Amino acid sequence: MAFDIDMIKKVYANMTERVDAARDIVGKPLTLSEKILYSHLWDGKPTTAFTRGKDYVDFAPDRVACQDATAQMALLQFMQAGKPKVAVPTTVHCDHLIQAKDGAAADLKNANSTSSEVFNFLESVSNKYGIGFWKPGAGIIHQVVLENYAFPGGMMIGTDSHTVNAGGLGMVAIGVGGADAVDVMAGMAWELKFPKLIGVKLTGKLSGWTAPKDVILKVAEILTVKGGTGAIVEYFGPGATAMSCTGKGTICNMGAEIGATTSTFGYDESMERYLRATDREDVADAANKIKDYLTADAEVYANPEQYFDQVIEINLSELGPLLNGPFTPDLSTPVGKEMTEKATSNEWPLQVEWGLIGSCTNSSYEDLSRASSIAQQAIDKGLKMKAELGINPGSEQVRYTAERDGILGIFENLDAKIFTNACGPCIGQWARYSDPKNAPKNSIVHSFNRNFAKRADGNPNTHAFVASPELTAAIAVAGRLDFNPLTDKLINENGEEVMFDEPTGWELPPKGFEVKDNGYLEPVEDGSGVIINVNPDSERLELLEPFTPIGNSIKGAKLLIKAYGKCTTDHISMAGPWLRFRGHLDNIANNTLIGAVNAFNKKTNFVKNQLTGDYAGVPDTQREYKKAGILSVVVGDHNYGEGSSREHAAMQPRHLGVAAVIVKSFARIHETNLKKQGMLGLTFVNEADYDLIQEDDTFNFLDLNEFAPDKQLNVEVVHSDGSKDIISLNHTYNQAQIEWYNEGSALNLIKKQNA
Ligand code: MIC
Ligand code: SF4
Repeated sequence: MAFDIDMIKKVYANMTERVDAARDIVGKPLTLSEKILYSHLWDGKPTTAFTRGKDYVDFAPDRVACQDATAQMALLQFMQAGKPKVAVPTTVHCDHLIQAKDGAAADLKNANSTSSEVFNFLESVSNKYGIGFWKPGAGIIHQVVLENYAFPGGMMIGTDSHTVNAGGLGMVAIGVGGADAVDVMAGMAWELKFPKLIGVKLTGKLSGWTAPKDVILKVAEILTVKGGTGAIVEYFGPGATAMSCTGKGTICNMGAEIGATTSTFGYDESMERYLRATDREDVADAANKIKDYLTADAEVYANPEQYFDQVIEINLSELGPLLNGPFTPDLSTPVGKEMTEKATSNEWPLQVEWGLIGSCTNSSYEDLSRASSIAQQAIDKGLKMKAELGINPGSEQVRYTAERDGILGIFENLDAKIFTNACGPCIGQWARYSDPKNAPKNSIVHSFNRNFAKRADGNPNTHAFVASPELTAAIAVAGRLDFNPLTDKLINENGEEVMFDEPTGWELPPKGFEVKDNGYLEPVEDGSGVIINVNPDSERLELLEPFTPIGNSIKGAKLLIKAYGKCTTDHISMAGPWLRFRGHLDNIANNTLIGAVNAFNKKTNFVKNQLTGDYAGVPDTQREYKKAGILSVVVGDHNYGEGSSREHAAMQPRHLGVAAVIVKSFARIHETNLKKQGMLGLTFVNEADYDLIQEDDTFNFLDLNEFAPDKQLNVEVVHSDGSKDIISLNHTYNQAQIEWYNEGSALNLIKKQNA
């Protein structure tokens, strides 16, 4: 049912031949990342060596995965492509639209009634086009993919930035926007700039309180939220092989937080154990036969500096538990005293109100078992929870097994809330407050990956810190952000001083995984008779209209907003309550850029309407420009569009009439999403030109009629006093992408080609 062993065997048969060919052409030993990339070329056997960070290359991924919040737009676009069936194995996972409130049973029931229209739509589209469908409650996409579909040496794309999680099982798995997924589902090549390669050598061994999570929290500190941009991070060394497969998944998962294209590990015994435990003996056997192809050539790991563009070394024996946050995942602080000082000087509340364990990053059996060992100690040592505790298991298989093995019971004994096998609080689906905007300042600790402002609970005053599941559990018991479980004592119910012992757990369930109903629905063989209904009055689903080309003469465009500081996809198209409109472009457009800070008044959703001089919300102002037939421009800082793969962050501005986004630098997925939707994503040649942009500016593009690869564009910026600046802009469009722009979108081009 779940995976296609014949497809995997075919990939492996190609791999041996293609990797050998690639090694000859490249003329040196290959990294694992290169082996996977070169064996997945659209044109088959490699004939050219590509330049990393420069050449655009066509690939042929083996699989596609979509989650409910992005699948709606991806499938609405796919429906326009005119194909009867998806060309490669594809799955849809319902995990983002389930709110955490009262606990799994009630919350799932509630989601099934409030989002039935969307779930039914996704189910029938999946059935029609031959897509595997994972029902609400089946689990979080990336855990389900790791358990069922990921395989060493494979290449997949997914409409979610944390698709990269599958690197834990030795894949090159990449997060993309829905329009990219449409290419692959429609049987076309998928294009990516050949990535740079960062090698991370892990020496020593994890022990005690240090977890795989701490490795990636450390890497995030070293590389920052944009340090991985355009690169694949390949982990190796004794510390890597000593780690569990799901632990490797955690590390790869948060590669999204450093902007990396993806991360991966070479095939090893931990992966073999995981494949066998998850009922994939045949995949393990097939992988064992070509082991050398599923890891780098030995010479590469012996002299990594010669083969990677950058090498980082981390000694796991010296690494301690970390807490990253608040508001950004790369701000790292070791547990204990240093946190006391930092929190005090920055006025981060030291008292912790919630500990949350789960999300695609850390919801494996091992994660739950290690956290439960801390919970059990709290019970045994007579400690009372100081903070509340919430748990989201990663999949029904993990949940069922953890319940059978008494793990969930331990948490329940501490009054923890067991939420649905879904994203829950990680994506703002958390009914924590009735009025989040006016909720009090507080701190929470979670095992998730993202901690942008307002993300989990909508409260701008929540300080969220990211940690391993075991540290999250310990901090939730202690109720203090600066609790150091290695050194600090706690006072129990009897007034005695007690200390935690080191966490313990099982890499894999000793009695094996078990599940009754995993929540999977296989599509019918022939879906041609399946009818898809979209109610024209629906507020949640809307069929798409093709975008009209912006054209090569942009004159008189107005500045919509100059965004100040961090502008993630959460700022551009907020999740949480807005997730309900993910299938309705016009409705979701009402949240466009409402989280972005206006550089001129430091307020959110408060910009000047240049036609009236009045200040109003961003979407309202933009709709006024649209009505007047005036295009607009968005200006931003570094790493604009960091975070999610949601193409809504590009489609909404496009829908409302924004022609160009001009920034200091982009996050990879977002930049591609802008291109796919037929708009301009440009960067300042001189970053300081950002400072020249004023509130009343008008933009005249001077040479868009000569739009060509590797050629700068120039724009005349007219200020309100009549003075002008000419600003030079870089772009990364190749000829094919310029065609997308000319046609109005990549999808328009597909339609034209299919017609
Ligand atoms: C996220 O973690 O932000 C999400 C929600 O999973 C997104 C996808 C989305 O916006 O639907 C992601 O990471 O790509
Ligand atoms: Fe879901 Fe959170 Fe993972 Fe995104 S990061 S897929 S919201 S669990």
